[in-house]
Amino acid sequence: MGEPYYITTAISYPNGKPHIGHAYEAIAADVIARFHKSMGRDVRFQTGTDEHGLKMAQKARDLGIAPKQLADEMSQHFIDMCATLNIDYDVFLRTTEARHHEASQAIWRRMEANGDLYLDRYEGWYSVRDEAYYDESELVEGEGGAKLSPQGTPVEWTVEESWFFRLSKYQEPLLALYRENPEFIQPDARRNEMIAFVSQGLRDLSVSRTSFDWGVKVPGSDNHVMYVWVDALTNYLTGLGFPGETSAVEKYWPANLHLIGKDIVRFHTIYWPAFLMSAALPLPRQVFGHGFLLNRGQKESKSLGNVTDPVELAGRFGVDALRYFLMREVAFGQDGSYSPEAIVTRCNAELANSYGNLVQRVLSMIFKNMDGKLATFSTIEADDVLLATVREACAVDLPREFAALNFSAGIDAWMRAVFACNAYIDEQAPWSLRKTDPERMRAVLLCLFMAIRDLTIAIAPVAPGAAAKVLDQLGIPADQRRIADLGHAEWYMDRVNAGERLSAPVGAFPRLELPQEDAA
Ligand code: ME8
Repeated sequence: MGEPYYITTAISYPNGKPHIGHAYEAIAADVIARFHKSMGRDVRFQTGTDEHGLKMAQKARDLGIAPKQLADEMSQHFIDMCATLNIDYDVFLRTTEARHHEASQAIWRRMEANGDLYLDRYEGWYSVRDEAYYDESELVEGEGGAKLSPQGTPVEWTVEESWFFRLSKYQEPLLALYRENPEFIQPDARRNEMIAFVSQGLRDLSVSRTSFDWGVKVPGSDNHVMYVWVDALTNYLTGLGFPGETSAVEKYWPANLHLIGKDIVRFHTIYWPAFLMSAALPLPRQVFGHGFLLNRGQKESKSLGNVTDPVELAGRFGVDALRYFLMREVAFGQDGSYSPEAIVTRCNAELANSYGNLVQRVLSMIFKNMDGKLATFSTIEADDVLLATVREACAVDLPREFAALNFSAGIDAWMRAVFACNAYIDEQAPWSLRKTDPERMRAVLLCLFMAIRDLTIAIAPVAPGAAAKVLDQLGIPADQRRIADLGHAEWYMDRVNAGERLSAPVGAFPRLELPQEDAA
């Protein structure tokens, strides 16, 4: 097994069904996890649902059901969404699980033992929608003079007895962390925001509530439940078996990457490392705040009536097409926009017409003209150039860009190799070689066969379903589908010698049609 790699998504609030932003984050994390597996690493991938807090309690109350019932019903939709989108996680963690209460209490006790918790009275502003405390100075004015959080959500004045965490003590250690590890917060714009925020000074953080009881009980203070973010952040450790000193904790902690959205970078890069420092636990290596996905440039909301069900979207366009579109279209780290037209245009041009058509053409020519059998060959310069171009894109350029989370650039390099294959076919015209020089035709087709194998293995993390179908079709054994092995995958000679035969080709990427209701 290779070097360990631990990646997590945020855990979602299951106060409603998953939206496109949840799907986007899950897909991006899954692409990263599959990519690192394909590079030979020992990957652990965790996602889940964040089931405590006032937001959940209030939603359940509005529906007239118990919070646990709401969490049970809604978290199932998140599990189902992951299944539909081909999200291959190792752990789906729900914060209402007993083991998670135990982990949260264990981290609490460690912070307490370090002298970082004290009992006092909280007076200040709280936003239930953000599950966040705000300073007066951060608030903005809404319609009719109403006070709103910087995210535009309503805030309420809260007065309660509360446990406090000595966040102020960690201002300098946090600034040192950011300074010494520029990779800790990414992209750079988010790091600069956090440095500016922390530099202004940090106040101690209220970390327990007494006005409701839907949460993890504070050890020794039964009338207090933990502030939801204390327990939520701990999920990343719970899933590894913390507080037990398990082999998973030893192997996978600290996490390599917490992938989250830009709105919750503050919690992950200020509170979380401070809690961990206090509990004397190692810090994650990187927190990446991705951008928001917009529907035709607008935020989705119930009042605008533009909320899209990601499961329905995948059903309409295909899971692989949706995954490909999201990773290709949006510059990772920035906001992005989607629409049915954009999905159809992008996927038809690149997946169906360029890559899918290449695969279909080559395999049907091998099937028809060579009886589905590959042949040994000797290359000419044009073949060597093509194979080197494809190999460079698939084994060097795409992996380099994906490792740096530049998915769009990685796919761009891949696409250029697909274009090179199509140009090579047109130039070599294997169909006319059939009569004039059948040996050369066989060489051209074997060359393309090898190029398609590399291209398909490289794109598999993004479009795993379609890639598996093509690789099955090519007869590539399951243990020979790693990007890490592309440089020395010479297996085909054995099979050529054995006279193995390919079966009739099946299409992997059908052309998409714009559904009637969108074709305005
Ligand atoms: O914040 N586009 O949960 P959540 C892209 N429970 N990403 C989006 C998005 C959009 N339009 N809207 C939301 C929470 N997200 C907490 C996390 S982690 C210990 C606790 C992202 O359900 C958002 O940024 O509101 C977050 O990373 C994730 O979806 C879950 O959001």
